[in-house]
Amino acid sequence: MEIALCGLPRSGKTTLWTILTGIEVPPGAKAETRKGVTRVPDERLLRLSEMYHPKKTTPATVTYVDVRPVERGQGRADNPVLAELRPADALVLVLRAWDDPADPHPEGSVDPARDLELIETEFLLADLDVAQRRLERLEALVKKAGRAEDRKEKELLAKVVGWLESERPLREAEFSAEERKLLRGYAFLTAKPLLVALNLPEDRTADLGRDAAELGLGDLASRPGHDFVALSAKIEQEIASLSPEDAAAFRADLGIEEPALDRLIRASYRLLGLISFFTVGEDECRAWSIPAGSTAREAAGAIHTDLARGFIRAEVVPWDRLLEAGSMAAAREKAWLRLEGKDYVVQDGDVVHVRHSG
Ligand SMILES: Nc1nc2c(ncn2[C@@H]2O[C@H](COP(=O)(O)OP(=O)(O)OP(=O)(O)O)[C@@H](O)[C@H]2O)c(=O)[nH]1
Ligand SMILES: [Mg+2]
Repeated sequence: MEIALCGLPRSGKTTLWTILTGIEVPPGAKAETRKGVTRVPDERLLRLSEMYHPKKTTPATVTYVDVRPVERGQGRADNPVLAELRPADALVLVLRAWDDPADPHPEGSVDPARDLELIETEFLLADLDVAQRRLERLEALVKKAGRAEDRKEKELLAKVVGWLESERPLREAEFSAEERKLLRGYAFLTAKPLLVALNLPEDRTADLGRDAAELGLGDLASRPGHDFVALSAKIEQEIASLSPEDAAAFRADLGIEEPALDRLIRASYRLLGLISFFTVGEDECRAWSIPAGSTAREAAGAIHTDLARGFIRAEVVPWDRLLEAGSMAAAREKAWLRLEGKDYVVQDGDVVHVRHSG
């Protein structure tokens, strides 16, 4: 699963990407698409690991992509910069709230609410262009051949165009599962889950815990497919350069409870619709990512296709129950360990042991 960091020029995308992935970009490097893997911080996995002392602890990961900046006027179907965003499963939009006369804002002033609207508008225009072009072609096709599937797609795209013309992103539209599947091929930008990351100057630590509305960006958290995190790339950069003990002391000084970076990673993981389940043992404790709503057999398949094929039953216990019991055997004795069949819907935080044949 890939998350693209997008935003206007000089908003702090590459700075954030470097902290997320640990990959340095040399100054003056040319603007290009860069991918890097980030571990998803998970207190639950750490606690399980403290219990098992495994040789290896393996967290869930997500991939972040640093792309070229989005600029005013790019909102067209064939724009190559926006094309770099289309393969992403979700977007993090970096908004600049810091000022620096030596590094002027491309719009001439610092105004995150304006930038948010600017970018959303470019995405809307790009999607509208894609939908209108396809709709025109489908109208011609329907006239010529009259095929039912073309007619169905035409109706769906007319709905998409209508929605976009009312200036609302597609992530807020109500489509059936079938319609969503049809639309996936278009990779509409406004259909992708969007996490807005407000990049604050380092002296605004009091604003780090505030929500979007308090910071003048409207009610993002309650809109479907949206989320919001306030952070300071500069502060996160500093924290990343410290030892864990020094970083904790530094955060305590600033009154920051949880690193904003962890909140950003976890929020983007959630936006992707992913949950984690765990496998535990003396060799390895590991977090696995599956789409929310996955069954026990699908979870087994995430570990190995053979486990899905030979699936018999899954032994399941919530992570905190296992910790409380102290061992799988003790959890079984307390009847906290359940035997579940292939259709059991795996819950976030389940510890799963797959019984399988072959
Ligand atoms: N003062 C201050 N400077 C910042 C902050 N975040 C980033 N910068 C600086 O802004 C400049 C641009 O940062 P980048 O991370 O390269 O921004 P970008 O969005 O990747 O820029 P482009 O790729 O050119 O669009 C760098 O010199 C950063 O050090 C911040 O929070 N405060
Ligand atoms: Mg950059």
